[in-house]
Amino acid sequence: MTEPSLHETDPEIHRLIDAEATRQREQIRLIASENYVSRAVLEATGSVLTNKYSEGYPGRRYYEGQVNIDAIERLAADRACALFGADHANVQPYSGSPANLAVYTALLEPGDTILGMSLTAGGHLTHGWKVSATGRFWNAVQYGVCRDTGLIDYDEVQRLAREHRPRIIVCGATAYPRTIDFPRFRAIADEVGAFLLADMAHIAGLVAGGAHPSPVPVADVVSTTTHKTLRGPRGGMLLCKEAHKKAIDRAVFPGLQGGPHNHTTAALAVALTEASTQAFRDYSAQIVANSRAFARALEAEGFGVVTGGSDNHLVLIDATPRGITGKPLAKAMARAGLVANYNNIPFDPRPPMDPSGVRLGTAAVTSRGFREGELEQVARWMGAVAGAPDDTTTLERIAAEVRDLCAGFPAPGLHTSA
Ligand code: DSN
Repeated sequence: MTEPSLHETDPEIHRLIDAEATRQREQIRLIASENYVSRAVLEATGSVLTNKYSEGYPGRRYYEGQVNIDAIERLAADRACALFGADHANVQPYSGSPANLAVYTALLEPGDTILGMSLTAGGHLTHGWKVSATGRFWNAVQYGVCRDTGLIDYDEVQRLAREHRPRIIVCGATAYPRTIDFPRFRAIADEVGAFLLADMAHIAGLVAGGAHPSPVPVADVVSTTTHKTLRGPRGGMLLCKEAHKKAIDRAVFPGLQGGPHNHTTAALAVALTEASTQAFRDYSAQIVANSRAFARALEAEGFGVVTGGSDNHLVLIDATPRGITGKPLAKAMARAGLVANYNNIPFDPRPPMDPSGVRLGTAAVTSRGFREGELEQVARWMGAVAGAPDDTTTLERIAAEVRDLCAGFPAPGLHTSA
């Protein structure tokens, strides 16, 4: 029996998937948390593993039929431990937010104090922001960055830690363009007897590739998503010291989740092997080189560059020196085929729905082979967009030039159509 293809079963969804592949092929994707996975990762993600339930852990499941799933999950966890030098890996979290929730569930009591980076300074919702469950179920205290440099204010972290005696300190960010000093956080945590959680979601690929210092040796637990710079499927992962292994595993299952997403686990195992190669180390180094060149070129176009540059995959700009705010710039950029997100900058006087800044990332474009010269061209296009955000002729001309450039840089995975 020949089964009908997606095209035949559901032409509407097939058409939308195809259109999205075209969009990803023809536009320059600058959203700092996005990437292109390989064909191999896509194949594992779209496999029959989606059919299987596997509550529990390898060798200790509640349903039978786990012979292949156990092997896959063990491979993923072993590869994660080997790549990052961790004692233990839990590869079941559905994504970064559930992973962080699992850490708090494992190590804290309700109402304990979390000291985390404020969302407006570049932290994440799950680092204790007030609208997140993490800011409601626990007592969240927030640190930020220095007003003059935009760098994490480690003195403030220490002062708040001494004052509030948090049970856990969270480091890691979603909009911070500089190296994070993990040993400094460890020292502060030790001084007040706190656990240290490092959320390396944004920089996991840079850590794997040696382009950013690793938090694994110093943090009690490291959380991460698997689909940003690490270039794996959408998912989450926890790495921890042996001492926390049982509590972390119990918090993920049965504490917060049911069955793991086995297709994601397999795809993660594939991505971890890819991230162990010299090619991936070269990729990570190029991400940083591209961000640095991009930051310099954006400054030359008259944008403000938060912290004055970048050490990672991310550049945060203040658009207002160009006479435009973040939202209209991001929207005009999208019309020109340059896709990013508007974002608050530290101490932003503007509201989150129309902030001063735009957050930019180089992970996805580096995956398709962009180097410094292409990022400098992107900065020039952004300068032109900022100067004519309502000029359809200019935006359409740039969109056509963007398509031409992209045609010379095929993106991983995109030869596959639905
Ligand atoms: N949504 C992710 C990001 O864009 O940084 C964080 O969860």
